[in-house]
Amino acid sequence: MNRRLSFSVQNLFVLMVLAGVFTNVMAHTVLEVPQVTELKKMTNNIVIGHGCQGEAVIGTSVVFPDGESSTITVGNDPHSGVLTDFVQNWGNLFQLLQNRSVFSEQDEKLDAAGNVVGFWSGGGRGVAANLNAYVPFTISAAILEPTSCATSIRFAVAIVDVCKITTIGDFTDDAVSLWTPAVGSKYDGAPGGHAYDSPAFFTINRDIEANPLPENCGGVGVEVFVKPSAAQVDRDMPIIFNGAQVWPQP
Ligand SMILES: [Cu+2]
Repeated sequence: MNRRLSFSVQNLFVLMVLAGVFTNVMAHTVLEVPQVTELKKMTNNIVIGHGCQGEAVIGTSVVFPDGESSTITVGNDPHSGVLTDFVQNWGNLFQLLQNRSVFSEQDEKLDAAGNVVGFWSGGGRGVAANLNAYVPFTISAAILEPTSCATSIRFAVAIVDVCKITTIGDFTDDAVSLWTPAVGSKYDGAPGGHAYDSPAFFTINRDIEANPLPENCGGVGVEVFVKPSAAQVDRDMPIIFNGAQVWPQP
């Protein structure tokens, strides 16, 4: 290419770097597909974004809001009712897909009713700190409540990437990456920390044509937001392997 063109290509590259086009190389841990339309099932992945300050990720622990103890807001207002006001079948939508290519061990986390409220994967040689990795799972079809005015329901998903096995008291930025909502749990991390209050999100959208808003909504939809409670994150985040808690160290 001629000199002038190569100069402008170089400038374009500099601009793209400044604009953050390439920052996804070091992106935070998220769901690969952050939303789904109601009544559609999907295969998805937890995308492990980067290591803990250069340390390899040796495991990941994921907690979905259980919908029982969760905090629900509608627009900006707290909702005193239950999640079934908006989603008929939230419990047990998630299933972990076995895959030993990233970590050697994995299992689901169940609540007292046997619903899957999260999962973990760990062991083996881990994920190099400069690479990304997928932990695959499926999501069954969610049925939104037709009488509600909700057009979308967004869930904060708490994820911890583990790089060193420590006690909670020894959590540092090179031991764990805490992709959790700040709800007052032991896994919040410190304000100003690398991943503080940066959970992953998953949104279920209403199929507005198949499931139009009822008349009493006056044509105005609302957005619902669901966060796990601190008690649930504390209960469901630890990794239990063969009946013993292996992370965090008790
Ligand atoms: Cu980051």
